Amino acid sequence: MAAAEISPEGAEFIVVANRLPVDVERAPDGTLTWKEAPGGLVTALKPILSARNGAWVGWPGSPDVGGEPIEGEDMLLVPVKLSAQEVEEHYEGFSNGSLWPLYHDVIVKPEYHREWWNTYVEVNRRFAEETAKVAAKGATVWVQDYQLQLVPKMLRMLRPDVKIGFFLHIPFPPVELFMQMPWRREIIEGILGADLVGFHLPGGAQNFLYLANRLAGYPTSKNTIGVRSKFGVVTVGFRSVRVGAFPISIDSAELAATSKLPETRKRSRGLRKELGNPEKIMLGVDRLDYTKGIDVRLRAIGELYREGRLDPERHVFVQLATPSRERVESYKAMRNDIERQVGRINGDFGRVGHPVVHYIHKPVPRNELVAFFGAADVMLVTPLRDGMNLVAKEYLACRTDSSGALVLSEFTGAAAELRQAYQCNPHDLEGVKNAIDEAVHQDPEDGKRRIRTMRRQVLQYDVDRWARSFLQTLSGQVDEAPPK
Ligand code: GDG
Repeated sequence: MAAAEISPEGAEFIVVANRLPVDVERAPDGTLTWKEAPGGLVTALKPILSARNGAWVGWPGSPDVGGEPIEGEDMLLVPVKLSAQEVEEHYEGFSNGSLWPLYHDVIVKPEYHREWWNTYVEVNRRFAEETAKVAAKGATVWVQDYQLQLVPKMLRMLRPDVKIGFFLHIPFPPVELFMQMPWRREIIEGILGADLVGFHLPGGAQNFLYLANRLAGYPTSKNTIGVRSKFGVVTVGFRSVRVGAFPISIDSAELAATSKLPETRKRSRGLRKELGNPEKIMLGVDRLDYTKGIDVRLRAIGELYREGRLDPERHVFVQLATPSRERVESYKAMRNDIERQVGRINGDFGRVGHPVVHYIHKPVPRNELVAFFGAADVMLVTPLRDGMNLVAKEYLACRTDSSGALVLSEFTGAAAELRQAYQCNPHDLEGVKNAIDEAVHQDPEDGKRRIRTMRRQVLQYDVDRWARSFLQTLSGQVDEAPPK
């Protein structure tokens, strides 16, 4: 790749992510309009993006849509044009058929296809090229997630003047699993193009550090990596790449404020009423994904009803399952399986007009979701593996009166911070049942103490703090040398 030209009026801060934070709408006359879509990441980064002449590089969400950058409200939006086949092979194929299952403990068998890989390389190159075009001299570029692991190295070759950060939102797998990947060295080398590589947990960072040495042969520091501290170092030629743990979070204050609004409270009461004013409402909120353990909690709940430890007249369960990756084969099979389970529990324990499991398979508006968090006595978060899990943190932010209970899988990143949850091993069905049983029947005062402690953590370490700690480390403001 030849070095790219540097635009004199380029962006000083650039986020590169698979998706642009916009919804594209097609008017009846065929013209496209773009509306910024709120999300945790964009909310946290907006102040920095607008203050630093920022840009966001990403796919707009529809095939063959692209063209010139568009001036958004707070940032320049730079669309990366992808064909339908590229979306199929880069996103559905290599990202979600190879990397996603491999990085989530091979819950589903990853498939490795050379055509998928070739398209992954090609699409990563296009992202790097679009970024190189809009970056000002010496700009800071923050590349996000597993779909773009090759961008840091490609971008460095095009633009050696920019500072590059990379953050992985999903778990980084144990070394033994990563070794399956046919293009393992290319991926490690791709990420090592960054100046700072961030993971949610020290464990992921440590796995990466080990592989940088084993697969690419670079010298690495031997220290134990901490949370937002004690960074690891990989020496790549004359460069030092720092490796650290930065657990992501949410806009906690905003969520707490929304949950306190009179209209939100009213809607929470309305939801309870629509559910028949049961004694306890249990809630699950997930993208419909096999990593989330929706089947685990359904199995546990079914057995608890059967054993009389939950009462169908007093305890109901609501599962909000947002449609996700519906064209990927393993997701279709999982959906069928979950819907069969829901039907079975309702067949066994419901009565006419009174199901015990309420299952919604469509996206719910944000305010409605907050009202659900406010209505739920027990939140069930039981993934088999999850990088962080923001839903657990969102539930806590919304429990402004400190009531409620959180059942939380040990296999989420959030479990490292939320020690007062009813933690369980999702592979141990009896353990999951006991955690749900305890949470449903908890002593209210004990429950309040638990929620209060966890809420403090979530309010203090919010998404803004996450972004700042990463970017300050990247800019060298947090200059902590690893212990020898
Ligand atoms: C990846 C990693 C990591 C869900 N349904 C609706 C809805 N949501 C929102 C939730 C939450 C978000 O989607 C889901 O975030 P999670 O963290 O739970 O999970 P992933 O989508 O798998 O995210 C994960 C995360 O990246 C960040 O680094 O924590 O481990 O897998 O915000 O509230 N929002 C609305 N309607 C819905 O129906 N409005």
